[in-house]
Amino acid sequence: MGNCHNLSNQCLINKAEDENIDLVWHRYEKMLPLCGFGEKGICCRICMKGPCRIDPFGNGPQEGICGANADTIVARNLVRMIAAGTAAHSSHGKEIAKTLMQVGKKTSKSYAIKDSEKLRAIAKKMNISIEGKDIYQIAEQVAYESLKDYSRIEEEPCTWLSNSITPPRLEKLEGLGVALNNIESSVADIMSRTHLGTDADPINLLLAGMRCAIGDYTGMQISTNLSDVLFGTPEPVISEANLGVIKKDAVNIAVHGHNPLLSEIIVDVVDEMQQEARAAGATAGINIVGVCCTGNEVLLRRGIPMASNYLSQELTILTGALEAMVVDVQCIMPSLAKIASCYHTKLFTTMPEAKIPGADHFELHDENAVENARKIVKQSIEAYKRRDPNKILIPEEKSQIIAGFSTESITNLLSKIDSEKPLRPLIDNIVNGNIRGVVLFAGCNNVKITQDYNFVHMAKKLLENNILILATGCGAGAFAKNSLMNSEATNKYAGESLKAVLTMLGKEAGLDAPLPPIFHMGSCVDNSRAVDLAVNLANELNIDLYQLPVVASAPEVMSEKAIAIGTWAAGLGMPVHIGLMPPVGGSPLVAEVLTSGLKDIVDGYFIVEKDPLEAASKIIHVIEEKRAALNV
Ligand code: BF8
Ligand code: SF4
Repeated sequence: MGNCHNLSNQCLINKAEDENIDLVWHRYEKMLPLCGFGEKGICCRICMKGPCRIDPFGNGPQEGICGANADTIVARNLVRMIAAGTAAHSSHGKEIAKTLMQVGKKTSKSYAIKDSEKLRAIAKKMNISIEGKDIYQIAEQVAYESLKDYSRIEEEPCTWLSNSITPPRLEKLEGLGVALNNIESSVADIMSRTHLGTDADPINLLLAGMRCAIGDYTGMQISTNLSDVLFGTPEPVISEANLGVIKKDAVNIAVHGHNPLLSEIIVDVVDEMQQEARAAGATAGINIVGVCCTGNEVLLRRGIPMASNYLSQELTILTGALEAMVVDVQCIMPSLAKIASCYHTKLFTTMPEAKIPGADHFELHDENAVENARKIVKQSIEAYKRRDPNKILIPEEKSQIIAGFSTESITNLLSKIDSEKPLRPLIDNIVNGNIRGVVLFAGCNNVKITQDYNFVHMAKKLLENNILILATGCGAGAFAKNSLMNSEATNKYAGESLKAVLTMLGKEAGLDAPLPPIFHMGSCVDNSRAVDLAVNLANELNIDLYQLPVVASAPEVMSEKAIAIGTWAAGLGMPVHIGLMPPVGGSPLVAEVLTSGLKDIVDGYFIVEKDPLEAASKIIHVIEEKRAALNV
């Protein structure tokens, strides 16, 4: 098995090579060299006169056949990426809102309200009167008002935007015309204005892109908050991460994708089917493990261990011990079907908009969700009997993690120190410099970077410099897998003053050890939780978000959703580090706007830096600048 130590994940890559199976890294190698025009964003396929491409060296064409230049083409391509990201995130939120509507109307067969306290708090935040209403009536109205954010005709900002950002930020976004009234029309607007022969002004296009990205943010607020109502608001929970969570003697089922509507039901039905699994010979019963953001959702709410983030999703099947992979939407490699066919593993798709050739499709609707979830688990138990023991290789690597840091759970914890003003202890420690600042790590893995490398190396340097880290999405997955989300990580990597604060908080939390130095806040849509925390801090201090020593980072950025997130984070005033240049290199104008001009308009901007230690230094510098401006 070539050179692999301690049954590490690398052993599975070697195993794939021995078995002639191509993984994401092999397919990447075969794709090299990547198309230079595409990488720079100067290839246009918007009409059939083309495709056109601009010569980046200035020798060949500088205009497409219609006359569009590099600036127009790059800006159009970029905002179309933002629109796709926004569509993905916000349709997730819409599904959740529609489910809450059904629960409110008492027509749901599969779902219920788990956190009525949060539902009431949301109603209050949305200015919905709850006088004399039962929780179903409140749920129906909250769902109705949330769905209006997808369909409003009136020119007022979306409810979930105006109720979740600081007043000066709202004013600023309104002044720029980017405080949108309707999430879906902001996506349609991008598609319409980027049609051949419409918007050719790169700045006007970028502003529309910002407006759409603010829609992405709004959809995330809906996704996170309404999911909490249906499935519970996360509380700190102890679990494990990395491929070592797959058990040799269990029926292993991975849940993968993004939408908790499916995975929650699977987790529910498993309990009643444990006996059946044991009877089939799986002495450890059924073991659910998570992949990508669905994994984050069930980790935070149910303590389900996390097997993998994006880039290593195929390796879960290579273990030879995965009976089924159940997927919903987004970030699911189509390659899974082919790889599963080399093993006994079943691949189940569950959403009408996400089918994969070679997978078994069990659509999960409200009326049949439980029934179909049982069928999926039953077939997984059947698959266990077809396992080939000679093909099993489960890496030993796994780390203990403490996850579940919702805004509410952090505030509850802090209120043990100051019940009147719970945020005060955090603010005091930022002001006195025990915590120099906060970095929110988000975003993906990218095959162009050794998986998790940038996350891990940046985090260690930032922690050493007493910077607290929040994490979501595959960033959180990277830290979870690499043992950076437990108490030992605080002792090992946090600077002295940060360690002291986390130790004090750990005591308050009833732990005999410090809190982890990186707070796992959930899936990518849960970036809204980090914003909520920052907005609460800013409001308490009577300042705007951009003044806080807070920076966002996506060091292994990859998906269109991540581009949308980065754009709104800048729009909310945050400096945003990305570890790879997005496809804008072909337009120095667009690149300049994103990395500098944007700052004058919305305070936030992009910092592009591939080297993790250099990136951490740049972030530390920005944080110190922000502190100096605040006089702390
Ligand atoms: O929404 S971080 S690779 S899994 S896009 Fe995808 Fe990127 Fe992972 Fe979650 Ni987010
Ligand atoms: Fe070429 Fe213009 Fe058509 Fe794009 S829109 S493919 S630049 S002719």
